[in-house]
Amino acid sequence: MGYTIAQKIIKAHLLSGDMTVGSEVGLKIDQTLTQDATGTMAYLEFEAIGVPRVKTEKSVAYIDHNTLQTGFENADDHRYIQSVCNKHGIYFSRPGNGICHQVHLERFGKPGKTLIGSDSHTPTGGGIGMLAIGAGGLDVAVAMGGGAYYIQMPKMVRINLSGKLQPWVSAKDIILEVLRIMSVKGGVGKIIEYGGEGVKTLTVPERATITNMGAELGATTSVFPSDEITKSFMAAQGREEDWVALAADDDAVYDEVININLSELVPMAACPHSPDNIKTIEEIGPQPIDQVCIGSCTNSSYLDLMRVAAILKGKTVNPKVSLAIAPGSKQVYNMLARNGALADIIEAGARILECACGPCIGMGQSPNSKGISLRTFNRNFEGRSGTRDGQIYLVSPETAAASALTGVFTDPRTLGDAVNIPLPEKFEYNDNMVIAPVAEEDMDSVEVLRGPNIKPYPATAPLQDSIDVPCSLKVGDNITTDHIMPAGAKILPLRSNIPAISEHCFTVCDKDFPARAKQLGSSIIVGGINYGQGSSREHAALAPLYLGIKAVVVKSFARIHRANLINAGILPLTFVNAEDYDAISEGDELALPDIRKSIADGKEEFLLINKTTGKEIPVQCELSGRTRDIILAGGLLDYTKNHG
Ligand code: MIC
Ligand code: SF4
Repeated sequence: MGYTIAQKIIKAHLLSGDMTVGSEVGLKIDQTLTQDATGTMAYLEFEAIGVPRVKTEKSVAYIDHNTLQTGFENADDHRYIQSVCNKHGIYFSRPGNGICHQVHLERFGKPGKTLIGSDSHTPTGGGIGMLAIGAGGLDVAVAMGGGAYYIQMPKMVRINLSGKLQPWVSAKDIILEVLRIMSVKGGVGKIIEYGGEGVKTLTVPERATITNMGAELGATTSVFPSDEITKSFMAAQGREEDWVALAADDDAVYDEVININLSELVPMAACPHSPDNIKTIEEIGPQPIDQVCIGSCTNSSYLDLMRVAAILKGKTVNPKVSLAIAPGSKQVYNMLARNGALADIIEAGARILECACGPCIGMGQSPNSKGISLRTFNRNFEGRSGTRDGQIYLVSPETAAASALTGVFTDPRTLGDAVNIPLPEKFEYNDNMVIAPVAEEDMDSVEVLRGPNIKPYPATAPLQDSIDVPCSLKVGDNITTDHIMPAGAKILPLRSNIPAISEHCFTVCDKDFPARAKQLGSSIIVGGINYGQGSSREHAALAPLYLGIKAVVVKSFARIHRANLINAGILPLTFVNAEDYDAISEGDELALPDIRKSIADGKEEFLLINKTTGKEIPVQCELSGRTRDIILAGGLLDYTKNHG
């Protein structure tokens, strides 16, 4: 039996486990990336582990999220990350160099290699045939120290692409179609591989748009083959020697196959407030809009912005619309500046932002009240834009630019002849904004600079014998990490200060939650399906840890968040019978008697007693030997310290 692309990479990196679906595999990690909003914590954890120099082939720290410096906090964090990287062997991508995923794809990613990143859109690297996975900061810290990264062996999904996109239909429309078919939980426990004749019609940046937004399917990752198109992209980046060919075997077996004919796709949008709430632009109709934002790690490549510039050239942004554009990297920005496309964009009236995440994570450009904002981004969760009642639609750059000109939802196919933008034979690469670390023998001379905003990791404790605490919060289905630990300009600067950031935990759902949880001392949270979807931020586990959460009981979890709860020593429990969700109310007294012994004995099912109603509720927690020991130890940090 042949192998899929992902199985080949996993097999070549397998440190432990066997490749049976659902069982735990430990992978050797070749590369890591961090960004600043998760990076400060990841490097504090790396320091706590105590390995002097990173053991990966390449580890890069990017500054791209917290670039709005309205106080000392973000700048202090940047300084800390720069100095800690310099000392411990990590490359530092300076603020201004661009969004981690865009820059990593351009400059460092390599087909066939493994990459984990403390950001959920790390699968962007799948666009050049990497096995690139989003993870919690602590997992990245362990991998930097040479430890394995563990996942449950995923199922394999093959998406066969046939045909060719029609003019004005975009790679974004392909992933929106996949989201329409699979939904935001359809990819959980799966790796999505793209194949078929249609793949040959897609450039690397287009493939990367698709793998990037595979995160919204809940998938472990997404991957394209590495072929001649990949080779010419890498050659144009001056990195042809990093290229290897990679394809699935003809007799590879997939658990699921989905067929998409590219020729039949039309421009689409993900409507508020979920990336899988898909309608065609035609169905939405010519509704007025207030804002357009173009950029983010999904759609800010040279190709994307050249197409936008061609649409805007010689026109003016509609007077009722604010158009903001953030190029994905310095390379993209530079090339637009030199070839004149930037002038076309400026001339049309766009507001040019620095190359960073910006509005995607609520760092500025929040829309007006009830404002309709078309964005080329990947997430449109309620409130994420910074405007609580903002109505965010996720669209392609072509749809975004066309609509910015007319002031209403506009199908770009109405624009006339297609623009044909070839990929350049040589990108204008220059890594002058990436700082190499000092040599190992000089590391003692480097002082790590810590500002007053940097507070230590919250206190942990081994799993108690029994848990006997109230339910402090009950939430519904599809709770995102943006609900659990909101981001945005006011809260992001607190990412290295868990006591302070905890004051915002779950406030989107219930503004009294932090005070209530603190007053209760210890408690349990109850939730529905796909709990913790979205970002990789471990703060969505660390803030609950700080607030005394001992267990989270839900109908189902999203992958990265479940791993982050285990890493924080919080028990991730699921209802055996989903309808028992109704048997718990906020305030009920809950008990898990002898839970430590049950876990230590390897039991996977136990009773949660609702002491208020007397009902006994079966719950389960599937753990491997390793994750069991992590939970017993009180989290991955303690476990790693205990295991040397
Ligand atoms: C996001 O897009 O939600 C983020 C901000 O990039 C997060 C990381 C974070 O919260 O810092 C992610 O996707 O993991
Ligand atoms: Fe940055 Fe947005 Fe991409 Fe997250 S999704 S890495 S916030 S651009």
